[in-house]
Amino acid sequence: MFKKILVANRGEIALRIQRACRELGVKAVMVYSEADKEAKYVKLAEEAVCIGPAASPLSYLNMPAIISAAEVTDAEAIHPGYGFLSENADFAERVEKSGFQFIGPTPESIRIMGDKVSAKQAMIRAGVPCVPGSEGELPDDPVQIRRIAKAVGYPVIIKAAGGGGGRGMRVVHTEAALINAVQMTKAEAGAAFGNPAVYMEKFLQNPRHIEIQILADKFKNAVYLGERDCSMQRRHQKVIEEAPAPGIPRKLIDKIGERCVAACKKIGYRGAGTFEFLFENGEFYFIEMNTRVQVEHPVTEWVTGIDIVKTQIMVAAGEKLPFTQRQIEIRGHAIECRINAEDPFKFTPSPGRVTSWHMPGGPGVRVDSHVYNNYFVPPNYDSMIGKLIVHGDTREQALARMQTALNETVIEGINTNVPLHRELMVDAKFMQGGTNIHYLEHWLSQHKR
Ligand code: MV4
Repeated sequence: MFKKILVANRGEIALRIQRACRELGVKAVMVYSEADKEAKYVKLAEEAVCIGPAASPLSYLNMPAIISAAEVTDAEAIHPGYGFLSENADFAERVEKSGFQFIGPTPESIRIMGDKVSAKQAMIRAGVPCVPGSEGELPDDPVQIRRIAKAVGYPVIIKAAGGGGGRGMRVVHTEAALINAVQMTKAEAGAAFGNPAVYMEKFLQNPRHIEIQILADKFKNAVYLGERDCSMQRRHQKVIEEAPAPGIPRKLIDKIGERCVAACKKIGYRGAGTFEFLFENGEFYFIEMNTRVQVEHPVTEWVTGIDIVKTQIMVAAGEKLPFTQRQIEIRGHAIECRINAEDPFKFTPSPGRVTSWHMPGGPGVRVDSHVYNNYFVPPNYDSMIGKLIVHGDTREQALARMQTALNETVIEGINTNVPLHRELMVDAKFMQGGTNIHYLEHWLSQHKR
């Protein structure tokens, strides 16, 4: 095991990784920007290094500053968390060229999955079901593009190879609109991602977003830790996640999970990873793979009893996965509410001083947050300031625990989306389970205030 690692992130995930390090007996070096010197994990750290000003490009995205911090503190490995440099293949490569272990997959894996065309081709080859569409990148010839769209069937969606997470996509309903839409998407993709390549898929109208968590070691052992339902989202930002996904038969999950594991072994994947699927009419369609730990990993941790962050560090250190697929069971139900510093219904950011912070507790309640009483939420970063996670023997018990936990929560001095969560936890359709990716935005449009 490593003696010391560097945590190249901020906020709740920095604290989460620090906690995993303490359990493993690994020293954690924290890095922070000038805006984060009061953060809880910095105060709790044995070692912390300021890597630059508040603006992310000068600190959390500053590769030389982060690698220098690892050098001066004698860290052996770098954990990138999520966001920032976590899925940057060039960063992973520079970390390894500088003699550190990158806690994540190889730069090659990150690169393949970062290009959505090559990711999809890798999955097709590995036997993972994908959304029907173009075979790879779209050609330039309008005649061929129209032929592909006709074969796929309208509506279709044009997606940028360099996109992902909802960036660089366009839905096309008619042949008349097709060629212009392809050209527009290519131009935007070239400007935004430096790669004009686009591909085409059948547009699924009312899918759910279901993702499969996997873990793999350096010896081609891989397991899946079940699924998460992340359909409750607004503008591609997840708001509530849960595990397991309501109403999807376990044997369907096992079938797709086994495909994901086979794909991991085939491509030599290592570390934690998430296969994102659209789920419609009982079928899974792969869309993207995330090569990092995700915000919503706690719901999977709770239903499996596996510490995903600890396991990430162990496999990066060259240890074998400490469990087999047969030992992994799904127990009960977990729900996560992301707590954002924002207006609960207008969604305008609400940074500032937290004058009062009282988090809930009791059986089946977990809070992952770096915030404390009198903490100042800086305006420079993402609005997510923490996560409230509950577990119950059943989904009904988890919902009841989340309702109570949200009602116990008191956050003053800034606006948060806790009032939104309180309403959603008693919404009849959400309580029923199985809402699709459009449900929350539709609900918000009907609950204007
Ligand atoms: C789609 C789709 C419908 N059909 N692909 C959006 C984010 C990116 N990961 C893929 N996305 C979508 N791809 C096909 N063929 C609908 C979406 C989509 C979506 C997906 C997951 C979660 C939320 C979403 C919100 C809008 C659109």
